[in-house]
Amino acid sequence: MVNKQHTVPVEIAQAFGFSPHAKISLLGSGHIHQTLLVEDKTKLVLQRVNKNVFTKPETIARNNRLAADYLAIHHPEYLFPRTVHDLHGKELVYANDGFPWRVYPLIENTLTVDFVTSTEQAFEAAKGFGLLTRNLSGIDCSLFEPTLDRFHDLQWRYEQFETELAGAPSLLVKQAEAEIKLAKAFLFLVQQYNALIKSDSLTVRITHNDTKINNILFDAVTGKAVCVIDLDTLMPGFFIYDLGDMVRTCVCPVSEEEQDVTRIAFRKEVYDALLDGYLSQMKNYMSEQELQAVPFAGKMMTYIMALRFLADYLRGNTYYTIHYPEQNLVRARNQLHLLQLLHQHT
Ligand code: GN1
Ligand code: MG
Repeated sequence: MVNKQHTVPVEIAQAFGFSPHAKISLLGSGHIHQTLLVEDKTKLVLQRVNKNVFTKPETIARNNRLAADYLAIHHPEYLFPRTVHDLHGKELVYANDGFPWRVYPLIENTLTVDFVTSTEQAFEAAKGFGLLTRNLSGIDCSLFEPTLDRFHDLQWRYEQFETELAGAPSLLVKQAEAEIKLAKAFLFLVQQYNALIKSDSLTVRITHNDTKINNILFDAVTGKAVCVIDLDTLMPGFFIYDLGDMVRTCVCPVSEEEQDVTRIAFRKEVYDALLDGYLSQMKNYMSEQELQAVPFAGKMMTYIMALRFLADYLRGNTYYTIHYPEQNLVRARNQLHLLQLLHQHT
C-alpha cells in the first residue's frame, strides 16, 4: 500500500490540543501505520493507526494498559511508553474518516537504527527486548487478547502464501519464480514449527512480537537500550518470535530493504552477541527444552517474513507500504537469501 500522506485532520489536532502553529513531519520507517512528529509546546509522536490491519485498536490499548499498570507496580524504574490522553481523557481518538489516532511523548536524545553496526548494539537490543518479557513474567497472560490472530503461526502463513500463489496473475508468478521455488524448498521448517508447538515445550509469555531492530530506542550518547517501542503486538507469544525477529534484522549488515543480494551476509559475532544479550535476561526463566529451540528462532522468523513479503507481492501489495512496485519481491528475495545463510550457519 502506498502511503505518503502526512496531514493531521483538524478534529484530531483539536482533540489533542495542538496549536495551529505546530510543526508536523514524518517520523520513522514502519510499514503499517503513519507516524508523525509534532513539534508544539512539547515534542510528541502522533500515530494514525492502520485500522485495516489492526481491526481491534481498543485491544491494543487495553493490552498496553495492562502491561503499563503491572510494570508501574512491579518494576517502577522500567521505562514503558504510555500514550498521552487527549483533552477529554481518551487514549484513542477517531477521526471523521474512522481512523483512530494516538499520541506518545517523544523520548528525547534517543535514536533508532535500521541495521546493527556493532556487537555491543546487538547485545543491547536483545537485552532490551529480553528485559520486557522478563519484567512481565509475573503477569497473568490470560488477561491479554491477541491484537492479530495467528500472527506468527508459520503453518497459517504458509497456507496464505499458497492461496496467494494460486490466485496470482501468471506474470507475477513468472517474475517471482525463483523466490517461489526457494520458499517451497523450506517447507520443512513449517513441519518443525508444528512439531515444536505440539510438543508443548514453549512457555506462553508476553512477547513484543515485532522486535525488528528499529523498534528499540538507543541512547544517542551511550548507545544503551532505552526502551522498546511499537507495542501493537504486545500479546501472548513464544520467545522464539522475539529472539527470531532480532536475529532476522540484526545478523545481516544491511536492512530488509536491500536490493543487492550479494550484500546479504551472516555475522556470527553479532548472532552470538544477540543470544548473549537475550539470555542475560531470560535464561533463568527458560526451560532446557526452550534453550534447545534457540537455533530455530532466527530461521523461523526469517522464513515467515519471506513468506509474508512474497504473499503480499503476489496479492498485489495490499499490506506493506511500498515505494516501488517490486519492493515486496526484493524484500522476500533478500530474506530468502538470509534464510539460506542461517540454515548453513546456525
Ligand atoms: C511490520 O509496523 P512495522 O513496520 O514495525 C509487521 C511486522 C514485520 C515488519 C517487517 C503488524 O512491522 O510483523 O516483521 O513489518 N507488522 C505487522 O518490516 O504486520
Ligand atoms: Mg509495527
